[in-house]
Amino acid sequence: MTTLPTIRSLRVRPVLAPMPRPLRTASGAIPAAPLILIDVQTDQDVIGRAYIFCYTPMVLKPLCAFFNDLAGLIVGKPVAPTDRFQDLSWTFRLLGRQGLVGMALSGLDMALWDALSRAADRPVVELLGGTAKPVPAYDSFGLVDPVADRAMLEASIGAGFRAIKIKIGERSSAEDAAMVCAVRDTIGATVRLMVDLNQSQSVTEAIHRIDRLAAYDLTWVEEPVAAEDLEGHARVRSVSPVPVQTGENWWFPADMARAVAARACDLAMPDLMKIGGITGWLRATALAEAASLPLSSHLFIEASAHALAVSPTCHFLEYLDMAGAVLAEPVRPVDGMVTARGPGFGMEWDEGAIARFAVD
Ligand code: SMN
Ligand code: MG
Repeated sequence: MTTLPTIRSLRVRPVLAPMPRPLRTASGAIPAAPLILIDVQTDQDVIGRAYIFCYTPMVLKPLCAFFNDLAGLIVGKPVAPTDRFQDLSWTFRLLGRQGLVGMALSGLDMALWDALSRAADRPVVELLGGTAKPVPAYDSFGLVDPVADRAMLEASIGAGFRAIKIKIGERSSAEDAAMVCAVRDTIGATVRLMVDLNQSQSVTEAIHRIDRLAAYDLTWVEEPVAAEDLEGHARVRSVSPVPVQTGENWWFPADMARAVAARACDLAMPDLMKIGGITGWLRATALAEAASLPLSSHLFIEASAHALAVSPTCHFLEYLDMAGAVLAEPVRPVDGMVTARGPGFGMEWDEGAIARFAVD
């Protein structure tokens, strides 16, 4: 039997990765993805890789500095993601793990799962007890202009996607309705359509808007009100003709448990970087199964393909390519499905691209 690898060093690199479709939401625009690329060097000639998505370039520097300090706590320890997660959670008990600390712990967890799986020369999904299988994906758009973006929407259907998400909530309720109507017209009656309000509405305005949109056969309405307003989500949900989706802003499984207890949603979509990496995700799958909540992913397409493949209530993978520009082989959905790759999460860096998009 081989022994567990030991962590030798931690390397983090900030990049601004151009996205194929710069993202506009009702709560701000993201022209390029501010990422931190994580490399965990081990004593077994194996490097564990993962990335985190920082939403704004302003936190790249403080997060890199934090990772460098974190290294002192883990170098020399075994690549045992659950143990490291437990130890570090205890270290930050007094401070709390929400925010930058949580992003770093979750990113590190993903890199450790990658290292562990590479040491076994297996994809992560197999270490989790599953096998790689195609997971249905939806193509995730930002705010769209139904006329100017028509060709892009058609290309998505042409590429095989059977589900599409658009962001709304920036404009008036009438403009939102016109946009959803035009998009439904473009994609046809049988393609699934989801809408994301990105926390932009009050409870009463959300209810009014969803009523207007229900005619367009929506699969879900996402984050209609502030993410932390669980009671508000529950009020919207209690009268909404469209299933309510939320979860990308849950910090660790405890936030999810609170949302489940508040009956805040019909569907759940934790984010690997906020729920606690693969370790947190596995705990979230148990909550989802116990509450019969269909589970979708948020961003992190490469790692989510592994996580969803072992999720008993697996629903949809969000296809929104944040890191493709710095990967040797970006994920390419086949017939609207994404299949986990290996070894590890199957990500190799494109060093030339990293040099081009590096932030100093
Ligand atoms: C989102 C994704 C990426 C950045 C900001 C917001 C989002 C989604 O709400 O669900 O895709
Ligand atoms: Mg969203």
